Amino acid sequence: PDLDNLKNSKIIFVVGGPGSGKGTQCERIVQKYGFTHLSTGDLLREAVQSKSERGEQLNALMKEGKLVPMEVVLDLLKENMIKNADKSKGFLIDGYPREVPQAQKFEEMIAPCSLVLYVKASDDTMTKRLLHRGQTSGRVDDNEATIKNRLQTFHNQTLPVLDLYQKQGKVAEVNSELAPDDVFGEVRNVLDKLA
Ligand code: B4P
Repeated sequence: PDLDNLKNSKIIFVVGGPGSGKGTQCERIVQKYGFTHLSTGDLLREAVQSKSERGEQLNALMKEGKLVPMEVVLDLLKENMIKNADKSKGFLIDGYPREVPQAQKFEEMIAPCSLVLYVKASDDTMTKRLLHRGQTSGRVDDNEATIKNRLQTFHNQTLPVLDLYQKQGKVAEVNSELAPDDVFGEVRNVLDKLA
């Protein structure tokens, strides 16, 4: 019954490479449009904080720049969507889907997405941003070796997700080479049309 509430919600997937600026744009989107923001990366890092054995396993995968098991991410998402189902105008699902099976399983279990926002930047740009953030983030994955792996994971596993949704006409792309406010200008153009 809980999941049924979600069937009519607006669901926006935010997809982009590591360091493309997904989190940065999502913050601005929440301020202006009031969607509920769920970042799978943040949810996973919270899970790691719990210091359980499960948390250790997740941390090891993230450190290698690999994807964590699909079931773990889906459970976290489902739980948090249900928590917010009554009060939410819609969901901004940030960092998901990162592989085609994640897309299929989500739509089967929860609801189809309304839109896929592709936050696009070059590998070079993403690498520079992450190395910069790595100087202060304390994240296990913001170092040169892991960034290489994260980019590879993005190319091999996540780009096919964009192909899939491109075929359904659901992808809107923004140029994330620009400064954050200018990227957000493009995001607004997209979201204002969605209404
Ligand atoms: P995430 O937490 O999603 O990490 P991310 O891809 O680096 O995105 P983030 O949102 O943090 O960075 P942003 O681009 O905003 O994932 C981490 C790991 O968790 C994955 O590698 C994986 O192991 C696991 N995981 C997550 N989701 C999963 C899933 N669905 N399935 C399986 N595993 C999953 O920003 C980066 C930096 O750029 C910031 O410092 C920011 O200030 C800067 N920046 C942003 N926009 C800019 C701009 N326009 N100009 C200049 N700088 C900018």
